[in-house]
Amino acid sequence: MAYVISNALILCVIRDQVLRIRASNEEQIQLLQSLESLETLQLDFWKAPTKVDSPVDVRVPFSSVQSVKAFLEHNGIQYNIMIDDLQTVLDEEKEEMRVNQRLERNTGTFNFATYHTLDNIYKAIEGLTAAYSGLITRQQIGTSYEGRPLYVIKFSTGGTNRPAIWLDAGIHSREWVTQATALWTVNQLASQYRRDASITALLDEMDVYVLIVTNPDGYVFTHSSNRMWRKTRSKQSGSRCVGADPNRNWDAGFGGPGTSKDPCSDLYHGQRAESEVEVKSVANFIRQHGNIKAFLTIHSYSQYLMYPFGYKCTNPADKTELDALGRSAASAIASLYGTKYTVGTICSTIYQASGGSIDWSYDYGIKYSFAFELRDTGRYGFLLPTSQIIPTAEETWLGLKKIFEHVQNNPY
Ligand code: 0X9
Ligand code: ZN
Repeated sequence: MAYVISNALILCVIRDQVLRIRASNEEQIQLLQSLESLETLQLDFWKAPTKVDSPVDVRVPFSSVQSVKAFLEHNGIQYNIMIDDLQTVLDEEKEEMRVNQRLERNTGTFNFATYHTLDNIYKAIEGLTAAYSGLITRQQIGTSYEGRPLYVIKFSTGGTNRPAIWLDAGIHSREWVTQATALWTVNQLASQYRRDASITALLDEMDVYVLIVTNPDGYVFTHSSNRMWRKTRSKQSGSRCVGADPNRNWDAGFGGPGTSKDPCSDLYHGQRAESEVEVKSVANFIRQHGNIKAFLTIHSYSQYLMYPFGYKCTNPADKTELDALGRSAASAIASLYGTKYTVGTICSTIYQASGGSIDWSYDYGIKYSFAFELRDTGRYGFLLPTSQIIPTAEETWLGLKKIFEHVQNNPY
């Protein structure tokens, strides 16, 4: 009997949880930050503790659940359980992918409504370039640390070095809805040329570049080993830990607030600015192109639309225009399914974070620099169910179109 009981216990308790914590004063924020630096607890902050009233989401490994809860209760810090059993959500995601892939095999058509492996995304890119050969081409802008190609899809209807829009996704590998949304967006953009008047006008004047999987090594690792992997997969000399946060690795306030010098941290900034080849490849591409007018990057989650700055908490010179444009994009997004976005600078909406891509692009001279944080607000976080992929992509499309139109109509 004892054996059965202990077995049942094992079955029901071996599980990581995601807690949503609400700090009600500055002291509690500091307590949470001290938790973050305790390596032994192995906490994974999905949303970091930064300011009072903005919830903190943290994945707590089973081995730390009891002590973390005791710590919070002892200090009177409010929390609730967002995900009671992370493994169940991971299993559900696997099952959804299996069912969707079978559907795909049976129908013989690519299914945008599921998550795909890197190989399948790359096959889909090939398929799209073949189907829209007059409009899109595939260009390799570099090679990842582990040797995978970094493929950019170029939309162009002619001209040489036309003014262009840059769009990337998946710089953080675990944010799976972003690669899926970018892939859907490529298909949508291609199919709307000569159908949708504003897309036709845009592509008659400007080029668009889309990098669907900015961090392919990390993405492969999220499929093979650790679904929660965020960083690159580069080796760090003198450390057993792997990878740097590619969104702390840009040459904009490098190494400043909101980064870590510890290679084991998820916010590790890397050895130097652009030490990560994935970041350097994009930065080189932008510099060599010389005519990029908008730099858009897609992350998840939280439903934010942000503009610079993140490395400092001052407003950009174009704040009024960027804020108005951000708000109009956010209302376009909300018009479809009511999904509410918060608009503002990185520092005011999320937290101070240095070495991020849109700060670099803005300081480089690209006025229309925005970072999206797609769905949701924390119910599933990075593990957004496949049923939400298309709705997310559709609403994001409306926001992107607002930005595209504004960029096209306001040359600079
Ligand atoms: O911390 C980040 O890098 C982003 N949040 S996430 O949960 N997706 O990791 C914030 C991105 C905005 N910051 C910059 N682009 N600098
Ligand atoms: Zn991210």
